[in-house]
Amino acid sequence: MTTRRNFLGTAVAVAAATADATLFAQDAINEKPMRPLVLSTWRHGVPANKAAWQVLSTGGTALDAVEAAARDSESDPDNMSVGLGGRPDRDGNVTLDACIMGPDGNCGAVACLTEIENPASVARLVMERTPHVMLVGEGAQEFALANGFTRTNLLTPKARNEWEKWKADHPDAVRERQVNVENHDTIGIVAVDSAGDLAGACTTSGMAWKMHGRVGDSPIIGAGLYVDNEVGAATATGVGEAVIRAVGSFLVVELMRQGRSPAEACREAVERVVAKNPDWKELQVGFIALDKAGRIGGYAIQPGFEYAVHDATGGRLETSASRVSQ
Ligand code: SD4
Repeated sequence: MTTRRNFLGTAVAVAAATADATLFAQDAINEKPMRPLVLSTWRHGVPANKAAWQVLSTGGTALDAVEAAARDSESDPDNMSVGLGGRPDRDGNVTLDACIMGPDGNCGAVACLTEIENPASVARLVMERTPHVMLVGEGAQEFALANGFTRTNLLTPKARNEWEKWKADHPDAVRERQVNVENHDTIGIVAVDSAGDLAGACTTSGMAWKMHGRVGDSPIIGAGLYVDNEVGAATATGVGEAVIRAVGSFLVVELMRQGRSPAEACREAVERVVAKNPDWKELQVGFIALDKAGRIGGYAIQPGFEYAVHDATGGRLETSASRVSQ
């Protein structure tokens, strides 16, 4: 006789087996770990990884590689969620968030930075030239200008037009948190170099039409990015508030420390995000991770998440497994 408890048990087992099969397949892709290797969120990770690969393939460090990848996306005006050309906040200001973390555990970050095209490079200087981890707003801009960066108008005509249209369509909008494949472009990058050292960077203009002063997960060490040179590195994309609540990237790395593969760790962290955010069905959050051996993985709440990989065999785009099926 099938009792309700039996039925539920079977249903849960089937669901778990299906998810495991997806992850198993993903782990199989990565059964030959490679070093050096660089992994970046989304499709624009492909050109960004190429910039990183120029560094890694010539014996450069993972730290230099992730910075090169971040700069590639930041300076691309067609990437509308990072650096130059990023979508503004609801008042029309382009405000940038970024962080970087190296193999020695040192890290730097900037948040709500305006008029500076390459915030990940400013974050690197915060790490290297100050006793602090994070500078925000005016202070971050002053620091950047004092260290050789120049002012740039980051609001491109295309982004301004989109903002004006959004304002006209949403006269009362306070927040618009839905993030889908089309407006999702934050870049998070993790890399391992030929010496086996890890580094990561994450850079974004944040959620389009956010409240002025809003900071997401991307510049927050542990949320948008985490690197532990003994274990691995992880970075996040999606609705930052949901990632911050679960301290997502730190969680992924800690799960790898406990023995999960990068793919399993990303899935478990997504489950935690789901558990901490009752509105998860309306949210997209994705993680990518890399372990010390060069094995990789990714997982997202919604379908449509892609990540780019580059190693000695070349560059490729992977479609991430997701909690919600296609
Ligand atoms: C944020 N996590 O500011 C970023 C947004 C993002 O792809 O990832 N977009 O919340």
